[in-house]
Amino acid sequence: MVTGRGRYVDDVQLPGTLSMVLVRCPHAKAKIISIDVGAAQRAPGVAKVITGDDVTHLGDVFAMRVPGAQVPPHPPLEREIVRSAGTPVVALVADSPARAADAASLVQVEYEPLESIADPEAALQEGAVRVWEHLDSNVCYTMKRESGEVDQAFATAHKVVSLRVASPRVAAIAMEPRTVLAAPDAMGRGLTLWLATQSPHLSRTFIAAALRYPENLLRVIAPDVGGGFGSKAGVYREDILAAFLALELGAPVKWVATRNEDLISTTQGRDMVMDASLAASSDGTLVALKVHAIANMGAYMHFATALPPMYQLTMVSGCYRIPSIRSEIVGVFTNTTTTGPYRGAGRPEAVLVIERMVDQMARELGLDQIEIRRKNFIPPDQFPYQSATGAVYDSGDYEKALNRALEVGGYDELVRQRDEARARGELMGIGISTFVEPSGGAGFESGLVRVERTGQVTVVTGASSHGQGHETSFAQVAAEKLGVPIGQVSVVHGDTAATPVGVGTFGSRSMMLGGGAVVRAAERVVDKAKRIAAKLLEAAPEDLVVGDGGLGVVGAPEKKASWAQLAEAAYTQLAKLPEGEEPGLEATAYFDNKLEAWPFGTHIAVVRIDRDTGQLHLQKFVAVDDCGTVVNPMIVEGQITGGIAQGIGEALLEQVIFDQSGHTLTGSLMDYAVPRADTMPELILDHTETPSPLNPLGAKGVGEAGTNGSPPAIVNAVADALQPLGVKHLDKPFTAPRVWAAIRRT
Ligand code: MCN
Repeated sequence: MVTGRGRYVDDVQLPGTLSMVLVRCPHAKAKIISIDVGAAQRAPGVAKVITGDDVTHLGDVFAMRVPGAQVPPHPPLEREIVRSAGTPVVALVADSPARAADAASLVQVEYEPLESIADPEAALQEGAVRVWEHLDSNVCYTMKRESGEVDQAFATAHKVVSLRVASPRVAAIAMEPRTVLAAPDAMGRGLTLWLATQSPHLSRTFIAAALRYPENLLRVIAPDVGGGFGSKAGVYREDILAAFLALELGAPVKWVATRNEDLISTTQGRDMVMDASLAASSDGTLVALKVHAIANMGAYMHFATALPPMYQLTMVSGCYRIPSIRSEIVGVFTNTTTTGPYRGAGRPEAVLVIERMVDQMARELGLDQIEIRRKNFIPPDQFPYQSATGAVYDSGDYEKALNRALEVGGYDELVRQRDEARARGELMGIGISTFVEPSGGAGFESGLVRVERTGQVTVVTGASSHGQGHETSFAQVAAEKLGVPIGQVSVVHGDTAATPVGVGTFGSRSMMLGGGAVVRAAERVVDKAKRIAAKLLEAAPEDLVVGDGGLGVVGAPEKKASWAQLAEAAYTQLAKLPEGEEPGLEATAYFDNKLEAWPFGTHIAVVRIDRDTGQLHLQKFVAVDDCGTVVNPMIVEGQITGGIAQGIGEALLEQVIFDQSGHTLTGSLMDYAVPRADTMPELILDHTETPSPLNPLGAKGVGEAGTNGSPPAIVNAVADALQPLGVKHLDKPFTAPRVWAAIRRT
């Protein structure tokens, strides 16, 4: 990948491929009065032009349903009223991308712009204009968790602190924009889709359902995928349209999003405002928490639009024992781009709110920000621990990670530096975030381990790497179980025709569930191999152990059978098999967890702020993470580093901005700022290891930890830096104008 030899969907070149271009509505809300596609149809190279009227028989984009949620229609093309800018109304295919784009510019659509609304709080007001007229309000769903004596605890508490904390909207800027290539099979049976997706198996199910097409005739291949960060987990209108047009025309159809299309039509993340109150006794013991969150859903429901607020709801108490909690969310429709999971998916919002509250409580009680955390951490001997919101944490040792971070970060020296800087009138702040997050949910994952005839090993997983390096870490898991060099193992993933039914890669689930399945499958292969080796070596199966490229007899190192010899018996010399043993040397396993595993960590950020310009300089960043047993240290470090880079982007630079009506002002990378190499400070990374009891590897997820832990550390650091000026709280992103304005207001 680093040498540029990755193969993305757009690198797949099939003869006769047609290019699809979409005509998108420029208004945040508008009625379609008329569509004239005549000139476009007559344009050179055009093969077909369709409007919403041509696809009324197709199903909607799939959206996960949560109890009580209002799920409005989400057809491939809108035909009456469009509810967010960028929604497609016409799809057109031509024999080249340029001719398709030229023809699309000839399509005439007459709209009647309608009143629209972008602000979720305004959308909740009595009499607010409706995003969906047929629904009784703009509320998509509400949810509440309550336990303990919340009101009484607040009434009698020594101290109550309250804050309004916002987590503004950000976009997943995957290196590879969304792309699809749909091709009918040459022999006339079936359809293959090359799709930049995180979940080929889910995509196959959802697209087949929308097309009313047999699932077993649809094959979805995710070749190398240039990132997804949650936004490529479900399917989109364009995927369904390309598949439909390929079947209609009997020719391959390709669509590649432009960066602008990605920025207006790919699901975006965060966009929550949380009103929180925390109650404590005089010694800093936390007694009750209330959080009311408003989550902006955008206009349409996507695969997992409903999910992030639900995560936020259940994990608001973080690493702390808080006996009484009321946690509420309201998901609101607005005329904006649809939201959904973005690396963390509700976890960063929850971490942000609780970590801000705990810091603020320490400040207002005059306590040390480290001590208040230590005092309230769930102690290691209380796991599994059920929080007041019903979440069950599997294992943890939060103080250990905190102590390690203080040590490797040189915390005492940092405090000395900050106090000296402060005495000189400079703005310097240290922020701590001690966080915990769920990982490994959403059902099962599949794994297959096959010893080939030559003794080489193939691992097949239903998970789908799109930057996580499963090719390395899953090979490592199998290599260890079978006692072979990692170079002897190859990993197959991302192809529904080549893998057992799987789910996909999101929610930091792959190592726990996919890795768990690979372990189980490898164990089954070893069990069978032991029976075969027992006959070959005239030993008892119980006396055989894995090692050195095959199986050997304990205490008799010369008596061993290599995997190649075992495979020979399993595939060619069948007479060597024990009586009644089936040929073949492979096994498939499906692994699931009823519960999620909870990785955790401590991140520390050190910031300096220029008083005159508001410019923030991130001086140092320390991250100690605990993802249970670390399988591959280099990959884990890479995941943490990438996550922190995104967290830093979110804290310092990134924000999707809409005007009042819902037009995006950040439709290109000229307007939407992403972190670059020179945004990154030196990172000091370390880890502790607290295994999870939930899977055979003891692993917890790591893919989202960097993004969850880092923004709150920076937000707390900014609050610390601005504290001498009397600024209680400032929301991210900390662009110079925003920080400067806050300084000027004091
Ligand atoms: N790993 C390990 N030891 C552990 C845990 C994980 O060695 N204890 C390894 C795994 O084997 C895998 C990697 O770390 O190679 C990440 O594993 P895991 O935490 O299970 O997460 P997933 O593989 O399920 O990846 C999903 C996660 C999410 S939710 C987002 S969003 C995200 C992320 O991963 N998007 C990414 N990392 C990304 N990295 C890249 N390059 N691109 C994205 O889009």
